[in-house]
Amino acid sequence: MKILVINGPNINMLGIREPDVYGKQTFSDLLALLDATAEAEGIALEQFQSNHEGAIVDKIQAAYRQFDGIVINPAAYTHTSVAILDALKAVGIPAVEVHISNISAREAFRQISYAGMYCEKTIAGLGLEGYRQAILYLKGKYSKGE
Ligand code: CA2
Repeated sequence: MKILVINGPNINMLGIREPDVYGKQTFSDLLALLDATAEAEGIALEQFQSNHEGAIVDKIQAAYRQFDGIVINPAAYTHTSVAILDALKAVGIPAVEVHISNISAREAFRQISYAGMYCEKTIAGLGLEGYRQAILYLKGKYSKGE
């Protein structure tokens, strides 16, 4: 099974500020967690982080027929990007949305998620553990042939 993990703008800055909101773990910690999870679960995992909306759209398009699942944290683009939503719809790959913080308990502008309108599941507020759970969810579905 092949899973693509996409992270949007500023996720590469994790751990340097706002530890009360996003925790103390860094982007390197996230990459290590993804590697360890892929290894433990026998999954081929590719990760992609970009601060650019178009680059994320391009990556989703390039995933067409190449990946069995997408884990995506579009970060700030969650709340603005119809382009990312449309790209997810275009490729039709099962996807799970992850947020490190509990966006439903934050500012009003974080209450809308465009990518979430496509994703089968949203995991928010669990910190980096949310990514592991998203991978396990997609693996479970794939293993059942769904
Ligand atoms: O909770 C999440 O995972 C978010 O997707 C993170 C985004 C935010 O815009 C979303 O509303 C929720 C922010 C990404 C990281 O932002 C940083 C802010 C300060 C210091 C380091 C990273």
